Amino acid sequence: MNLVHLFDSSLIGRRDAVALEYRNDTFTFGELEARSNRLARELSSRGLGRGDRLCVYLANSVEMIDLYLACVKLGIIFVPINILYRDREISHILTDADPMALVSATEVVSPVPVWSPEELTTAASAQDHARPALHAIDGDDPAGIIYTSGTTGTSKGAVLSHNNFAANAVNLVTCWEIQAADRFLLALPLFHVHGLGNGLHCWLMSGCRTRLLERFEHQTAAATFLDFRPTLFFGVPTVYVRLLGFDPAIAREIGGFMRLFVSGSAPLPPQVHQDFLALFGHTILERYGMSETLMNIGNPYHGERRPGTVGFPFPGISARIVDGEVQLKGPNVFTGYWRRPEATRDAFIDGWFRTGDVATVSDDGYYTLCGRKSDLIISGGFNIYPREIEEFLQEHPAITEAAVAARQDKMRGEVPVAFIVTAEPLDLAELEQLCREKLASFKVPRAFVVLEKLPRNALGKVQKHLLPA
Ligand code: MLC
Repeated sequence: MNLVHLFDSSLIGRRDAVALEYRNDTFTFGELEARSNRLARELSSRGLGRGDRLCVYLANSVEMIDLYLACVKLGIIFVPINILYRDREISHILTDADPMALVSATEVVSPVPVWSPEELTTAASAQDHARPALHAIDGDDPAGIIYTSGTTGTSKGAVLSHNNFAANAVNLVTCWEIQAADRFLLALPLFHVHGLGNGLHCWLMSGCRTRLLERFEHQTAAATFLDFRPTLFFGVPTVYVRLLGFDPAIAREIGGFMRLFVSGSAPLPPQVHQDFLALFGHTILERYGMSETLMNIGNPYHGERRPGTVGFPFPGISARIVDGEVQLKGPNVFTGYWRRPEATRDAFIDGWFRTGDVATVSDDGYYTLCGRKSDLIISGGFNIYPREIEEFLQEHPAITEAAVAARQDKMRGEVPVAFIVTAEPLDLAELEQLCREKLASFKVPRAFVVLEKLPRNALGKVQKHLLPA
């Protein structure tokens, strides 16, 4: 099965219905179908086909959707790159994914051809709008590679198949009762599985009307809700903390037309849950997922959405807790990391995927996440592996040792803080500036603390829990 078959009830069945609002333009499903057919033909004429990778470094836009659909139709593996990434982070993905080309609206140092979205769209407009023959794509064919920060310092590509995405979308559309009559406000980045695997797929499967934002902006969020009047919204906890800043009368009005608010990508503090209910009159549905598995566990649509918990496993998904760690099996679970057999082997035990997340389960089946086996930091819903920042800091000639740890933050959940040992005096403002140039903004440490030495155990391992609070 090709994922497109799942979208055909919208792309073909609802061809005249409005599918998308983006900036001042609207597109019907039929228009999206035609645009992506033309683009698929253009990509095909440039030599791309089943199994090739195409890297995409774009902010949310209709061109990004065209590209995704064109890739899915041809069996090209879509490899989105976080738009906040800088050259060093982009370069790693370009080397690792080994793509045929990169699509980017900005200048990027790249070992492969770089195509601008405008140029591609112009070239595609000369192509036929009829759907190209869909190759006999197997459901196990990769549809996308999503880079997740790795414990080794460089990120690994999680390979997600057509079946993985399909299983996820079928579950969410069914369990959350998403229908063509819904109005979906999509403000999450399409380069991550929350925006892509949940947002885009649920929209295209259900045939609802979506307003896509280039990004979530808290300054204009209230006006956008009132103007579009959505029924469905997905956010990360940072977004919900921002929504708590809405005027109470506006929040009530929004609560009146909204049907479902979903939160994920980081733990939602129970206090935010309660304050949100008081302000908007809605109980947020919290769910749990990962790039490697898409959605695993969620609170029920009907029934008790219990604050502080992530609910029960979705249909078809088996979960167990071994030595505290959540392990999973199901049609949503990826097949492995791109070209990393060893990392893939380590990620599974007897066919169960090891999430690295620590949880408990109540007698009535609700899972509660209570920590992680790794020192992963989640800031505003973006994953940060301290090791990557530590390695970057240690490249600095004046820094002899570096340790990065999470500190709590009301808005972002967690933020990274750097502890460094220096060989010579160092201008910390310059160091921060250097980080800003070379690292994605969310990875830039919020503070730099110079220490005489790092706390280490007898084996020389840094004891992060002993770093200054
Ligand atoms: C954030 N920034 C962006 C941006 N998002 N810049 C450009 N484009 C974007 N899309 C930068 C800002 O420039 C700023 O940088 C900093 O982030 C904070 O910006 P802000 O305006 O103060 O935003 P804020 O209101 O705090 O909201 C941040 C946010 C962002 C919620 C919009 O954190 C975000 O988009 N999070 C979503 C992450 C996500 O989709 N995760 C899903 C992973 S999948 P500076 O330099 O000022 O700091 C996954 C699996 C699962 O985990 O289960 O879902």
